[in-house]
Amino acid sequence: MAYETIVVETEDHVATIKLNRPDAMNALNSQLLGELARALREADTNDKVRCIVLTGSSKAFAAGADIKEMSQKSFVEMYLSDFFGTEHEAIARVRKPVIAAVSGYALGGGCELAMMCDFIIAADSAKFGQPEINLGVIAGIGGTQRLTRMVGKAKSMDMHLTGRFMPAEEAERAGLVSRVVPAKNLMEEAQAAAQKIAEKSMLTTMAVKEAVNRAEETSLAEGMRFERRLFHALFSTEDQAEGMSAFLEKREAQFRDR
Ligand code: CO8
Repeated sequence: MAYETIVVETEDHVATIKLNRPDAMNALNSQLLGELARALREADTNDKVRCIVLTGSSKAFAAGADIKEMSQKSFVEMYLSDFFGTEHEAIARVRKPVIAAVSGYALGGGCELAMMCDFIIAADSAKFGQPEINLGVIAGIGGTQRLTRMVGKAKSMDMHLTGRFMPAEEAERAGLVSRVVPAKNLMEEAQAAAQKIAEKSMLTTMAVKEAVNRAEETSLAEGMRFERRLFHALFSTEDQAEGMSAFLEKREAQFRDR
């Protein structure tokens, strides 16, 4: 089925998913999140795709959950439908690397969606925020948890309690984004990063993702054991043999995901 709220393009092993509700600053409604979850699942299982870029428009990555859709809902409706729960889990379960390319507003659920990606490349125009407090609610798809892990308690509390927007340079200093680039170069930079990742063995890009994500969920000792087991396991792959031989033979490695 065709998508109505997102645009998906796949080129050179990179799937680019663009959020596309221009009249609502890409606000995340059920349809958009459902389509996004489906597109990510398809990209994750498509052998031609090796990396995913998630982006919005120059004005807004996404200005949060759709307030019009949510405003009349009751607790019972939210609870029984597990509002956004299914979509959140589908997005967080993607095994291939996902880069968020953020320009303009990434607010509320938009900021949370960007943080669900593996890393964020931000345009110098980007503004991050968790302004749910102004609506009488709090973040609901990871804001209080992921932002706190990424920028620490002080800045996370500041953002959630005041609802202020954090500009791109501050977000980079705080560790929320991996790099800031001029707005006009955002997609070029994101695509170049995605291409670099697409050249690696997918066995290793997936292993990196699993291991780094484990750091957010476990103790240092457990995380170290998990990393070491994965490291050892990669010695059963042809790509380990190829990667190390290529280095010793002073040539480019030809990975085959085996
Ligand atoms: N929802 C619905 N519509 C929106 C949203 C939104 N989040 N944000 C913007 N829009 C719409 C506006 O209503 C407006 O539509 P219209 O032209 O029909 O009036 C259009 O987009 C353009 O917006 P503005 O005219 O307001 O544009 P400005 O440039 O003046 O301002 C801002 C841009 C600063 C982005 C402003 O629109 C704004 O503050 N938006 C709301 C931001 C916000 O509060 N986000 C948090 C939402 S709550 C949330 O995300 C909770 C997530 C957790 C859910 C998990 C469930 C389990």
